Amino acid sequence: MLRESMGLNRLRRLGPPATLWRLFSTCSPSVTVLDRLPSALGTLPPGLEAFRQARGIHRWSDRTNQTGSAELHRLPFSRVSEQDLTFFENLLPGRTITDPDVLMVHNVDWMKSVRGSSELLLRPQTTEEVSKILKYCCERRLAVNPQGGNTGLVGGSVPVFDEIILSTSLMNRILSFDKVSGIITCQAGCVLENLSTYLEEHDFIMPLDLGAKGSCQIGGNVATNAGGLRLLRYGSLRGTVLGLEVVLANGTILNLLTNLRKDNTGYDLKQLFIGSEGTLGVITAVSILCPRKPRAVNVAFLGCSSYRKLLETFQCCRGMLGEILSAFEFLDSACMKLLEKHLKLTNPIAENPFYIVIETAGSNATHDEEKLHSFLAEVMASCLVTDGTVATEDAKVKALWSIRERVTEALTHDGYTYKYDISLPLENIYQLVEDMREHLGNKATNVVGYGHVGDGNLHLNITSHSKDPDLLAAIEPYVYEWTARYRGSISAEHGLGLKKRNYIHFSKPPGAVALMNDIKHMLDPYRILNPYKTLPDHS
Ligand code: FAD
Ligand code: 2HG
Ligand code: ZN
Repeated sequence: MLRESMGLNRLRRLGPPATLWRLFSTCSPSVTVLDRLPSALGTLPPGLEAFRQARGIHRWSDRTNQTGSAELHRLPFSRVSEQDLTFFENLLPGRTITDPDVLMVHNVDWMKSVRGSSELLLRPQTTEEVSKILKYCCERRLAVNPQGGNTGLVGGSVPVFDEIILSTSLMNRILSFDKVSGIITCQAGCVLENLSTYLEEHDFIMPLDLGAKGSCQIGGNVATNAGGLRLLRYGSLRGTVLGLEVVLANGTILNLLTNLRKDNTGYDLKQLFIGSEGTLGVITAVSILCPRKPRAVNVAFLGCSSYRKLLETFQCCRGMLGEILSAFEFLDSACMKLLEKHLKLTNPIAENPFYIVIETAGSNATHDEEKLHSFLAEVMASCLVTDGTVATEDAKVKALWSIRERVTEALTHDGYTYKYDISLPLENIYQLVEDMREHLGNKATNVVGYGHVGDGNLHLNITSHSKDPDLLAAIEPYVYEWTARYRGSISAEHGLGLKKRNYIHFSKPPGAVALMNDIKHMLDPYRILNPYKTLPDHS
């Protein structure tokens, strides 16, 4: 069925409509190229906070799943005393929190899969306050868990035992923005979405975007080296972060907050802290290079009959869309079923084994649409894609994106979720999902695959009724061995945190892990910063 719509009109303006329709219709009788989406798609993701309330929690002592080891013992850190409390109350009046209800939210991770038992939450507002906290904690041998928006997916953002939670939520000031260079400097606790909104008002955007943007903070993004949906276009934070301010474990303030694009004076120390997951220092401020806001954005949502065709579409897409391609994401039909079942989203196109989300972002709407039009005609004519819809208006663009962004949310309603975030050579990405399905048989409720094809990053998620040690034993170490066999990485973007720390050797040689341990020892000799995370237990 061919529906009249703005999108179609635009395509018609750009090329000979009869030819276009013939090309599309030779492959599929059900092609729709439209700019109109079912109203259910208009609903944007509800606040992450809602999920926090909605799901059950498991005590640390009950956990047997995805903690990286069955046994974990509290290291001999000091315990918070009355004198400690007095010190913190004097330093942070009204921001030294012991209320169990408030602490509960900060002790439990977003997935509700790990829970600590911290009795103290500190909310500094300035770098100097962070420095005084860490100096004191270091001298007193008190363990500290840095926390941003608490949206991390590997159990790194919450305490394991009674570590003091140091939240950056009140460090949320934008310090400067240079409209010529596009460099923004801000405190670490700025919420990603707030930064995006601020920048859009100045005709710029953040170089990263992810489903958790409404809650995650730029400090947490940097600490996890978050990838997200725009990495294909704007690269990793390792390139766009120009400077950092970090407080070391002993309270020393390390000011690396330059605004320079080029600086080859010695080692690039900021890189040590990007992706260090709160184990080497607390990031207090960030300066980051932002791209101009694109004048034209289009999103195409396409259906594909096989993973091989999806890869060919990617190849064609890179060739034909070139510099305007800003994202190439995928989800499989199992993800779509979960979106329909749990979130009542409607699939805007015909059912397919695979769905692709392609975004173009450029400075010339006509030029971009022409390119997209030619690309769509090509992939339809060559039967790489069987069905599709295109959106240009902001609300519809968001609605199409929400299909991809809300898969994580849909999974939370499908039972207990085991998450794997794997980098692989492109040709092997979906083979892991298929092999895992076969390997697990009917042990799992669902085995789904989605992710950032453009970055070679698969999100393999496996759900079960409830947490299930037998299922976990069937998944691990199988998934890590499989990944190592194809020379992949066991963490493409979420980090190692608590859950993956003991599997680091599947992706890094012993010499590299030993060097990491030496660096940790040099920067944090008493290991007070985020203990039990990132580095394996034996270190
Ligand atoms: P937290 O979760 O609070 O912390 C994460 C880690 O960083 C912890 O180890 C913590 O100790 C440390 N940390 C936090 N702040 C600081 C600081 N100031 N200094 C030092 N250490 C600190 N990740 C991706 O890479 N790509 C995605 O597309 C993506 N999508 C997501 C979608 C959803 C719905 C959810 C829930 C999560 C997603 N994530 C994604 C995972 C998560 O890594 C990111 O949401 C984000 O980078 C974490 O930021 P945060 O502020 O919530 O950090
Ligand atoms: C995404 O790309 C996030 O949507 C989350 O990185 C992935 O939940 C996941 O496994
Ligand atoms: Zn991701």
